[in-house]
Amino acid sequence: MNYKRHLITAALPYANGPVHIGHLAGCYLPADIYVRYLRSKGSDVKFVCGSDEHGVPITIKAKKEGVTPQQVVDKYHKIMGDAFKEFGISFDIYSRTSSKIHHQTASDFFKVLYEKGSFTEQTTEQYYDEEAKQFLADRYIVGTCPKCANENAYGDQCEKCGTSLSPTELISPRSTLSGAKPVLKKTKNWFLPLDKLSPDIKKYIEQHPDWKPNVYGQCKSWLDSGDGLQPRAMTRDLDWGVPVPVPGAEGKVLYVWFDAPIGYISATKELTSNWASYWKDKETRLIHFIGKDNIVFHCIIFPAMLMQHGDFILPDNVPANEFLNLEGDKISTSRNWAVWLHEYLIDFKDKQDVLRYTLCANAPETKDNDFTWKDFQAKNNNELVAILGNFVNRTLVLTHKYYEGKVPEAAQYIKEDLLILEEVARFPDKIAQALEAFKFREALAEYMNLARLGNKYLAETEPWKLIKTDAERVKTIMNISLQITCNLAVLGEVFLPFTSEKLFALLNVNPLKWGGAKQTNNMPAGHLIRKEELLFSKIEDTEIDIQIQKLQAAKKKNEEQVSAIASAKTAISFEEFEKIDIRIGTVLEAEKVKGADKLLKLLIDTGLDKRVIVSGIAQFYTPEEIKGKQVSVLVNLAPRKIKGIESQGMILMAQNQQGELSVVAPVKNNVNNGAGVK
Ligand code: B3M
Ligand code: ZN
Repeated sequence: MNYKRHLITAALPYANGPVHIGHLAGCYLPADIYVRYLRSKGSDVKFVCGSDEHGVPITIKAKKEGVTPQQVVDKYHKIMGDAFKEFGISFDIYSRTSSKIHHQTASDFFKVLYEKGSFTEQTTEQYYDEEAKQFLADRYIVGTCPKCANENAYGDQCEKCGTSLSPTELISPRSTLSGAKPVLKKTKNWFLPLDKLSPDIKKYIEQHPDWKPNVYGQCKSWLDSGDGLQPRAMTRDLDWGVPVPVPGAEGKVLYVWFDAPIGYISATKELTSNWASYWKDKETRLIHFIGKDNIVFHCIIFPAMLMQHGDFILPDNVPANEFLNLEGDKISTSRNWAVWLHEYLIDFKDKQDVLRYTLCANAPETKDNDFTWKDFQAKNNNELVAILGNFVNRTLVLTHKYYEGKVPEAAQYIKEDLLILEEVARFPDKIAQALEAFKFREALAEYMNLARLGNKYLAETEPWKLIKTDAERVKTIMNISLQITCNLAVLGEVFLPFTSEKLFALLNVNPLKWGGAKQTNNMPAGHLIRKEELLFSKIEDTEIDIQIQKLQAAKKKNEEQVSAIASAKTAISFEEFEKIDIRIGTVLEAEKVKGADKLLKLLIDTGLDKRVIVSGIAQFYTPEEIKGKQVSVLVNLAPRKIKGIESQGMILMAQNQQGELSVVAPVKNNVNNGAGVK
């Protein structure tokens, strides 16, 4: 089918952390290359993305950082948007789902489905925290794993043994908000009956056997698995997100995976008043670039939503990559096992294209793949410098040396020249074919073959020798080499946009479109080029060693944290233990201590008295949070002055491996103040 226009989306990343190479390799780089290619061909294309600012990942991050969810998304939306821009990811818009236009769009979308009767209402029992007065998302519940007895398994998964769980399977569940034991409470939510929609979804998927095997296969296995598709709740009991716009839904928001893909529509709306032709016209081709963990949402749930809505086109393709590992290990934000884009740019200034090149050459297209710094260095030194850079540099240097920077006339082509020219002219189609099949590694390899061809031509014709014996012949050779150089700038724009821009500037040529590279006479005789500059420079071992050391340090820190459980202290007698008087108390008041960002001044009802204790927990508890909580108090510790305030005792804390503090309190709530801890 011949499409009139394209709408390309890249997955909306959660705004809860900076961007690393795994993000780039997973979907942003391939999407960008594809879009640049379409633009270069002159297609009508829009490229939309934005931050996914809702959902539990954001609220958890906010809690961890002691700030509001809005503060979290504001911070990371900026960091992520900047990083993408710096690496030349050429979105037409980088929007965000906390925007007004998105809330409105998502809300309207939900209402359409609601009014059509697409949802089923179901009352289910969900865990509820009576202290925090809220329903608990799976990640807010921890308990003992029924499989491996890990005491800190999450409501959706045990990270120790990998089992996926549902919250009710946990033994002794507790809320991470208050530590309280959650109770099951009835709540009504709106479900998309995927089971009933399954035949339509199946039909849709089966129309696309051309999808990448990993994508098509995963969809089929979902559809064909024993239980088939199950109804899925499209609303959640949560206070961060798009409010559910129907009666009786107070305190509920849209499921993040309901609202996030609608973000593609909102972003298009924000981008252009002509948005509807990108979403409603069958002659638009919609393509979602994503990572493999997002496949079902884009191939099954979102299309099901779109079908139910009825006004919109469906995704025509969903090219998903597998995962990129780093030095043989899974990339992990919490373990700091990652290469962060903003850090990369500090160490490798102006080398965006080197990373783009390495990530594309190693893209995890069909299976998980590995990024290593040694390979990064090799790709730079042995390919970018030695092949592409070398060819371009030799061509430019010789043009200046022999012709004062003016393109010489191709006086007469011999058979070898004609063969080369023919071969050169075939590259745009060869590369295009790979790109259109989403085979970006292959496309890049073909691109480098053009530079290889140029090098081979120079090596075989040896103009530097010939110049003494046959100056006329050298003109033709150099003319051809310059034309190849120009075509490298044209075709390189999609992979290495910074290099291409530089190369066009050196050639003193306005950027040409894709079809221009089918010509081999883009630079007329007499055209003046600029003085040569190196496109790439060698990366030394020392630079790579620094990166490897950085990772080793991260690994060491992780290992230390794992083994940081202090060994037991020397034994004491029971009499000695009995001297310690610990009581349960309740925090009545709490305030920050001026000029000390770690300290809170607490007024505590110990059952014996009300007393002031200064405690170093301000980084882990806000005054509001600790107020009203029960704590364990060492009441017979001699008073001491802290920041001018007399602290009469100490409250007990548990410190985890990250150094975070948590108050130690009775698990049951009916322990009175003054009760002794024995
Ligand atoms: N935010 C998941 C992720 O960042 C999710 C993608 C949404 S795409 C609509 O991997
Ligand atoms: Zn387990």
